[in-house]
Amino acid sequence: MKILVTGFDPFGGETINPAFEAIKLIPDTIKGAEIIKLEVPTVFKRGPQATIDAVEEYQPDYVLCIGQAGGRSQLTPEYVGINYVQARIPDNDGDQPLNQPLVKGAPNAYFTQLPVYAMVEKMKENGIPASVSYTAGTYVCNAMLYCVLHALNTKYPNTKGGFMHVPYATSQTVNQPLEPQE
Ligand code: PCA
Repeated sequence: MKILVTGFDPFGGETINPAFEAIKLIPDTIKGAEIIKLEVPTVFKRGPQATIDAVEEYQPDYVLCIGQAGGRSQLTPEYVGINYVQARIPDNDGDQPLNQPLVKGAPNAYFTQLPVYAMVEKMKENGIPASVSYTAGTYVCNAMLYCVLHALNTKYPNTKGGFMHVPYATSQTVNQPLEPQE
């Protein structure tokens, strides 16, 4: 079995992204499954495409994309990606698309293909706070989830995909106010 795991690069003034920091710690093989790790840019145009290109290249059985959701306190596998973008801040290429679909004429939403409830139960059994989330927001992470699921549903039926948000790493919160913004 082959599993592609992607993580975003730092954005919004941060010097690390906990998503890719965590991915670096994953072993290259887990119970016989080959783990392919990829850092992807926090960029609307290039980020999802980098993941889709890697799906084409490696033909993995599963793809799990990971990104930072700073204000969250748990690991949150996402249930749904929506065909909509409303960028709160410019991406790492300076693009800030507002109030538009990600893929014109495509379905409004795709549901994850990953067993998110089982993933949450497993994480909790291991003492890791986790919940299923029903919104990945309207920024690059939602774009990643939606565009990857669109590609898998239309072109790569043998790969199952989904997305998980992770909280800030402790080092990022040292100088944060008591209630981080997001
Ligand atoms: N988090 C952002 C984009 C990149 C990342 O790690 C988001 O939640 O959209």
